[in-house]
Amino acid sequence: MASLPKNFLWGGALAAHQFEGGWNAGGKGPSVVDVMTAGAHGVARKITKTVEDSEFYPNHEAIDFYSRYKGDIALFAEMGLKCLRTSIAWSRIFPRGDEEEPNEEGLQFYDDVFDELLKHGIEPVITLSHFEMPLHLAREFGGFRSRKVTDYFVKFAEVCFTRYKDKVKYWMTFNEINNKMDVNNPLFLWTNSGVTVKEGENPKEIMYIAGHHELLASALAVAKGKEINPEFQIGAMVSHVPIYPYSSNPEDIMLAEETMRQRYFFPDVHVRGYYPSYALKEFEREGYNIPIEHGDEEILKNGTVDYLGFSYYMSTTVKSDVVNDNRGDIVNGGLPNGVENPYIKSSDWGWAIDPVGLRYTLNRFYDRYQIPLFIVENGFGAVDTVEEDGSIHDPERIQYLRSHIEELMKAVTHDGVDLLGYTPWGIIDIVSFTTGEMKKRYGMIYVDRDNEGNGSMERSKKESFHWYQQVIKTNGETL
Ligand code: BGP
Repeated sequence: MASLPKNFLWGGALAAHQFEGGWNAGGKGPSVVDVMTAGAHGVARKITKTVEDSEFYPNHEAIDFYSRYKGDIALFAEMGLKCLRTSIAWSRIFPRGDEEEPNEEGLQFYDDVFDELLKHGIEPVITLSHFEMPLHLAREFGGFRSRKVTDYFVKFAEVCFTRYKDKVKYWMTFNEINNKMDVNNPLFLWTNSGVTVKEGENPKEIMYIAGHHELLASALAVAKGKEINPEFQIGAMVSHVPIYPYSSNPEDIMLAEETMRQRYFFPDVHVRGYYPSYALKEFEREGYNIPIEHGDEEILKNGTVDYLGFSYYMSTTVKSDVVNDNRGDIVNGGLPNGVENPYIKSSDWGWAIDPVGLRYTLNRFYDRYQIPLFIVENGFGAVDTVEEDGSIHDPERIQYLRSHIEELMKAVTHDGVDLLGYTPWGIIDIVSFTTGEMKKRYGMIYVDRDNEGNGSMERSKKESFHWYQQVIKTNGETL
């Protein structure tokens, strides 16, 4: 098989709140993810009233990258990573979000981390907002309900772009900006946008209002970033779960097509720079009052992204003559017509394992947008066992990643997709987002830490560490 480009960005993906710890160190303020309960297998997390309310909270210390970053980055370098995707915790830079001046200690921390990465030849790929909005902006302004928060985000972006303009080339604005489309799961609107729906409000309308202010924020940040450094590559980031028709029944086909619009809405605006007609028709049909002001269209048009980053874990399937109550059910993407796909298996957490769906997704996105793509999350959450001799065998994770890499290679070498890189999610064990557990491990580096915060925090290499090291060394030839 033909090979991937020599400069293909093999890496790993992380998010500040899930691995840094130091949740209130160095002047950092609380963020929206600091006030959620730790869930458990299949139990959704809840938003608590105050920081004190959330009992033992895994994200507060996480795996303490905050004080161990040199050792962890040395392990990433030993693995051979060409890049590392992570986020800048917004409330480390602006603890409340509305300060005049940024927090110098927070800025210095990321200077140190980026310097350490670059010392090892690892390219930082930085997400500006990975569910880490300062809690004060959510409580005081209602998060992205308010256009003021658009301005606060743009200011945060400008500070980061200016400070790190010679260290970071690849940026993304909002992580999984679109997962709040599942309006029955309050976790998403809260972490994405710092918004909770009030009694009597229409959740979808509120979601689109917040979405509009975020899309403006992204476009304004892109335009500002290009002024600061025209070499910047600034991407959008969406969670993509393809939706298949259950059969060749035209009703199933059309249902899948129509349901996919909830996957395409945000990337359509990010990439094309205008609202798609199907969305404008929905706003009109449903009577949504979206605060699109004079000049907003211009802003969106002038702030389109350079590439599309996306997460891919699973696929879903819909059947036109079935209505399930999947509200808030991540496995079926919260789709009311969601059904099991009889042709594929699922992980311990019920996520459908579908490597071909990744190739399908790459082709659909590339055909639709004709801009470079970047797989910035893909991974297999599982329980790992440490053997007597300390070894950790994770063949299922290796097989999951191998099968997905095989498909992305076909998309590039056979289908002609322009793919920048691949950063498997959770390159080191971290706290799960949806459940708040350490038990749901993604890493190729094991961390001795359990759900209750017990353990030495010691790092050890899993079998997949050595496997991935070879994959990178041979640019994907050895799988
Ligand atoms: C995505 C988030 C990541 C990560 C991933 C895995 O939605 O962008 O933050 O958490 O999901 O999900 P989980 O950690 O819940 O298994």
